[in-house]
Amino acid sequence: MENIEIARQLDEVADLLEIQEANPFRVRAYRNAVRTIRELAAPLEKMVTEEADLTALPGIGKEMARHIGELVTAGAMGVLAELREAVPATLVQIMRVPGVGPKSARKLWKELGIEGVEELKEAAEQGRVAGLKGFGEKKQAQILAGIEQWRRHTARYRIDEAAEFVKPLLAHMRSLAQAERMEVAGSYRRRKETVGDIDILVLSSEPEPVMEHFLAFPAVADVLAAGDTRGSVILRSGLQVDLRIVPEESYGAALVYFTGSKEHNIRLRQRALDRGLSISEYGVFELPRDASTTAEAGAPASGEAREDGRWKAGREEADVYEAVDLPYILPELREDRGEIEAAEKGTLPELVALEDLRGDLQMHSTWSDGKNSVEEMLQGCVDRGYEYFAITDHSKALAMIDGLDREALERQLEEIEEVAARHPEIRILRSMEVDILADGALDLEDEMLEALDLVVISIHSMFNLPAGRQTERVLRALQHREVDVFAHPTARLINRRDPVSFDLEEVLSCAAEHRVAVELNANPHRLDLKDTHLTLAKRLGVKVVISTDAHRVVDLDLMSYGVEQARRAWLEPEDVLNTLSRDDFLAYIGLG
Ligand code: DGT
Ligand code: CA
Ligand code: CA
Ligand code: ZN
Repeated sequence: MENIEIARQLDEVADLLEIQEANPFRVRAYRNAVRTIRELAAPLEKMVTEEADLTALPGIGKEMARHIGELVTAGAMGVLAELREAVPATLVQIMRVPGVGPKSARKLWKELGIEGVEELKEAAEQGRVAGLKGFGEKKQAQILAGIEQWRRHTARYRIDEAAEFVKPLLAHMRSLAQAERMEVAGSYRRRKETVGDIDILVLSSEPEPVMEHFLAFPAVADVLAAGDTRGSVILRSGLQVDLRIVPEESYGAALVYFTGSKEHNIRLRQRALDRGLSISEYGVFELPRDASTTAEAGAPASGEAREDGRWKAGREEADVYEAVDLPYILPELREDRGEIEAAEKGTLPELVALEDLRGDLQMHSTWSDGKNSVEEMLQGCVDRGYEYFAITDHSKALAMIDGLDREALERQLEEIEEVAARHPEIRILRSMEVDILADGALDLEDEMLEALDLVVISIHSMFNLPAGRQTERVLRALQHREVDVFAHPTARLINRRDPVSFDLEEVLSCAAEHRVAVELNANPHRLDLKDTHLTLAKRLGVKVVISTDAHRVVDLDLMSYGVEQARRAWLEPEDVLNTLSRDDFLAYIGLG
């Protein structure tokens, strides 16, 4: 069991305790443990197996250590199971609505019988919430606005959040022999930055036990539908999962269908019709000669595809593409953004892959808000096979999180020099994440900027400037001759903070002219620039660097999230600067 899952379960305990009005000290003990575990680099599971003393960790007492031990060894915690019995699972979601804390959630539940967000909305619209003691009209209006906001921001799950819930479900399904093949399809497979729900496809000749096993997954909170071959559930996290079970001859066709996107599928179906064929989730079929030419006509709507004499293909995805005279198209490209045309012409891109990356160009150390030392970060980069990396601690404008002033930077550079001398196997770039100040000036003296190997700049303040002024601010910063990389350019946080507004085309053109690269920040909370913006950057001749912005060694593994978005943007290795070898990269930034 991964640390993140352990933290999530302890957090749920804290939520449920709060709803039950438990002793605040007890609640705080859980929250403290969650914070510690989220920041912990070592896997707890291993610590437990090796009988390490968990109470040596900050915020973890005897009792908590026992809960964690139980969770790791038995796969579940008694305390959570009991709380879940006592409190409806959906109540935790109510607490996430802005303006509704645990106390309100409890009151709404106990006095109005409200257990979910949908019911809360209904009650508020009918004016029943205002009548509760301590609520009133104003709070009721606040709650309605809060629900709107909650919907906008949490209706879709970040890809990493979804992964956290999907992985245990897949492990659960894989333990079943009757599930012969399995794949997560939908937007999750296309690696979209957020997903609405999860679509799972299973190949099996025995659907019944597969469906039973799916419904028995411990995190299922609610069953929406459960037929012979299709099921749909809501997990405790609120995430919906749709399951489809298909026979062998339809697996490839169903995988194409449920991977989507819808727009991509429509194009494929049209191509099929042009060839006297029809594509459905069951397979590729010969159209009867007199069939009408609408996309829906002609395909049998049953699961017994093979028994239909007109079945032509459907076992593998590639067979489906071949049937319409196309090479296989990777899931990341299936958005109808030109991939069908490129496939037809044989000009599909050779997408950048994780193995192509030779370095990571944004990370923090204990000199600012990172959790690991320069040398520990170095070891992490060596372990990942990199040839170079940059330490980019914050500049002094971020005093709150220990941004470095000139003097601190000088001391940090001394330490880097010492560490570098011990480690010739990798090149440390002396760098800094320098703040772009309100007027577009940089938060470091020119003399120091010149002394650095790589200057990374970014916005951490004044997010709400009107577009005109924001554009001017950024253009001024990009024109500074020492600047190499513009990091997380739009400063968005997925589901939490909107991107800043500026004229993207003007900014990218300026970056191209001044040979500044733009960052694809790989942290799944950011993914900034996003896929479509990266495609524009490529078109305008701007190089991209993919960096993790790691604040601890394990964050270096976030690189794969960045690579996925780069692939969705059609980027190839030559578009990404940190695929260059050490010598070529150093030459590129003028350190040849
Ligand atoms: P999401 O869940 O909103 O992040 O996005 P998707 O792409 O996973 O969409 P979802 O879950 O509604 O459906 C999964 C796939 O099933 C979708 O990508 C394509 C296919 N699909 C769903 N509805 C339709 C439809 O009405 N027509 C066609 N051609 N395909 C559909
Ligand atoms: Ca989906
Ligand atoms: Ca779905
Ligand atoms: Zn930053």
